[in-house]
Amino acid sequence: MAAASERTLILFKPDAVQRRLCGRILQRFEEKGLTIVGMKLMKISRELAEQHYAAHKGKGFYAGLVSFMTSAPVVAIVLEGPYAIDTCRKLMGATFGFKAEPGTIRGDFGISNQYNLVHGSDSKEAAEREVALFFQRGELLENKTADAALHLAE
Ligand code: IDP
Ligand code: MG
Repeated sequence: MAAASERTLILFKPDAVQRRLCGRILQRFEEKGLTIVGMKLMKISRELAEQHYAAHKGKGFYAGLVSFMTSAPVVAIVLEGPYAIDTCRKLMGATFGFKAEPGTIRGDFGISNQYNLVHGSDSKEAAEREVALFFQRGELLENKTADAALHLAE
C-alpha cells in the first residue's frame, strides 16, 4: 500500500519548554521517522491561542487553557511523513497524562490533564488550519530526506 505523506502541527506546550523536555520529546518524533519542515520558539498571543483552540470555546477548561498556552514560550513545529497526523497522535498518547499509556510522550512525562506537554493536529482539516495559523508559507521548507521515498513506497 502506498502511504500518503501529510504535514501536522505540533506544539511543545509551555510545560515542556519550562521542564527542558524539548529535546527528548523531539527525539520521539524524529526517531519514528518524521521530518521537520518548520520549527520555531514563540510566545503565543491571546488571539492566536483563542483561534487555535476555538473548538473548545465555552468549555470549563477553555479560559485556563488559553492562559496556560500564553503564559510562556512554546515551540511550534511542522512535521512531515506518512500519515503524520495519526502517527504523531499515537506517539503523543491520550489527552490526559494519567490516562496516556506508558511509552507515549504524555504517558511517560506527565500525569496532568491540562499540562500534557504537546499538541498535535487531530485531522487533515485541523492540520491545514493550524499549520497556516502558526507558520507563514516561507517558513516551511521542502525537506526531502534521502529515505522519504522509501517511507512512501508501494
Ligand atoms: P488533545 O490535546 O488531545 O487534542 P483536546 O480535547 O483537544 O485534547 O483538548 C485540548 C487541550 O485542552 C488538552 O491537550 C489539554 O491541555 C486541555 N484540556 C482538555 N480537557 C481538559 C480538562 O478536562 N481539564 C483541563 N484541561 C483540559
Ligand atoms: Mg485537540
